[in-house]
Amino acid sequence: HSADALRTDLMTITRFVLNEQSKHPESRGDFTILLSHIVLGCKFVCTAVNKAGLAKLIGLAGETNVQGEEQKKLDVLSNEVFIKALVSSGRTCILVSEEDEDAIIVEPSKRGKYCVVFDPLDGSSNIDCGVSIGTIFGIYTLADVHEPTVEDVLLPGKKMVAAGYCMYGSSCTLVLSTGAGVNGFTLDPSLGEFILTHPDIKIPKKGKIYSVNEGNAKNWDGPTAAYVEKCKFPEDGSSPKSLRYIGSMVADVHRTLLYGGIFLYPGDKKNPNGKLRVLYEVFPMSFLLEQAGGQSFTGKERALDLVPTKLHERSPIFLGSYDDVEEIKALYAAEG
Ligand code: AHM
Ligand code: MG
Repeated sequence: HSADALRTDLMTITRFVLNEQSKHPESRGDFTILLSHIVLGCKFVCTAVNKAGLAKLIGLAGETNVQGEEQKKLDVLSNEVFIKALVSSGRTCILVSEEDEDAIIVEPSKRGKYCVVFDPLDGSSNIDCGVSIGTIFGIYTLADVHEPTVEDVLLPGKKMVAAGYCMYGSSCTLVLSTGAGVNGFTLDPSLGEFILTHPDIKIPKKGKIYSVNEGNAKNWDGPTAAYVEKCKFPEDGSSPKSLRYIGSMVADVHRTLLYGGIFLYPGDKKNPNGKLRVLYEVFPMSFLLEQAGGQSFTGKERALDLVPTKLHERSPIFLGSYDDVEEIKALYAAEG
């Protein structure tokens, strides 16, 4: 492959997914269409996020515009954009968003077989200071789209057919798995296209970084406290791990995927189920981590085995490099 070939033969995300889908003879292009609508939402949010710092100047989020209407906050705006993009794809039947209490059942004339669970703009505390934030999504297929109900989406994460996230950072990066490995695409703003830049991502087997909100340490349970202590004071003579914590799940997981290590959002005495939501935070990230050769654990079981009982359920989560997650699993197992 010459450099010229790379520059003139671009592997866009649409082309990539079309190639993948062509391996399935039964595929009729529905997934490609759904994904292109998700991609549109990501591009829109990326543009909005990049302009957010200019809000005061040009009248964006939280300001009143020329028509005297209150402008929408970035997270509300992102939610509306994704819902409209997903419904208009004609390929969805149930949508679950972090922003909406209830699931959205798509009207019959616009229904398709996919259920999409998503957090349109995760990392809300980082919006106003310009630190990386992201969108997370997971996709299920439904056998029967005639009378979809909320129960249809309360499925374990291992039933997902695809999952991904888009990080709005120093560049805009979309990471996707359709169940055959993990691939990363970077938005080329001049083309408005996501181009394959990180083919077949594999997480290092063991990492040198741990990522956790240590401000909660006072309330941690035994195994979490013991694990973090081991990261700082390893008993086997190895070097201590470095601590990195951004406070945006997408950015913390993205770094974990590329560099290796472990991300923890444990349950604690105050919040026994932690903070992160099962359907649209824990499941998609666990799906990606496993597809990249890592592991994801809830403190009790493989995260993707969990069966949620309500839409916005939370769960503790420990995900990352295979060997690092093995260690925390052993600590929880020893506790019994
Ligand atoms: P949000 O949905 O309100 O943005 O909260 C989710 C975020 C995650 O991105 C991140 O991993 C976590 O909250 C950080 O929480 P904390 O501030 O408790 O460390
Ligand atoms: Mg969130």
